[in-house]
Amino acid sequence: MARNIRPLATRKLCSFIILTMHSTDKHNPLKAVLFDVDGTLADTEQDGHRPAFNAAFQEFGLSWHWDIPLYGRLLQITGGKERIRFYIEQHAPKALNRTDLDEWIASLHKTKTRHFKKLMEQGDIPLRPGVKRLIHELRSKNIKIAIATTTTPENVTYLLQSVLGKDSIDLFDVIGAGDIVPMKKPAPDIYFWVLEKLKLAPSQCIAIEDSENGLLAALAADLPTLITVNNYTRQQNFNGALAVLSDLGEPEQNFTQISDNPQLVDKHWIDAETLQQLIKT
Ligand code: XBP
Ligand code: MG
Repeated sequence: MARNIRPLATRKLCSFIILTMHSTDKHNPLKAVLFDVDGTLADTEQDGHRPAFNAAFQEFGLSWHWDIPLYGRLLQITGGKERIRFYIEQHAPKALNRTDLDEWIASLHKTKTRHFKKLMEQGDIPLRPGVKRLIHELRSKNIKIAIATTTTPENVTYLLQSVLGKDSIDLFDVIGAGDIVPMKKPAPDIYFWVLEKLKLAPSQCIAIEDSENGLLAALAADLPTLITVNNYTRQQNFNGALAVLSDLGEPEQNFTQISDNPQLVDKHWIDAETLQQLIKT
């Protein structure tokens, strides 16, 4: 008799755990938030990457200078090495005759990364509104956080150390960056890579992006995507996004909604609960 009780109790316990897991899943479908970096975590393009490229050009004795509007146009090409090559094709085609073009671009870009590091160490570029609050809230609720970016992996470390502290890279469960995948955004490769590492389905996650290229990449990976715009991306096409916001907002610095998602009418900042509501629709 006693022998039969234990398996029954175990079975009941298992059913209880499975039921609890299912009901938690139903109310808590959100398992991970996938953050883009440049333009989303921080406004790094205009006053971080752009001056770093210019400093590298100067160090290489080039007369090239990427001013703010030109850099905005060049941003349609994701990835620094790819952006340099595109610029050469458009504005300095003589350089295409170099027999060592690939290596030369790589070395120019390495120099740019060194300058970007220096700029991040100066700590002049803060996180965007709501980013730090949301990251810490997600961590406290055991919702995973990941990074899916086109930028060079070291840049993620430099930025995070500058804005979130020395070991802040450990806050992230997965970091997908740079040349780890063959095709950069708008290709979905980096999102597929991160989802595979997280072992999650896109429907259990949400991506937060700032640009049309980023949105296209996330949507092609089937990820529900929230957009927070910046000066370079405000006018882009965000069809397919869950919502388009000025930023993630703070209790004392509310976001403005650019889209017209009725779920966000009475919301003033993005928290875990709001993200869950957004992906349930
Ligand atoms: C933005 C990019 C990056 C950066 C420059 O990445 O396209 O190329 O502009 O970084 P995301 P690198 O928005 O996906 O974070 O020079 O290291 O490529
Ligand atoms: Mg971006």
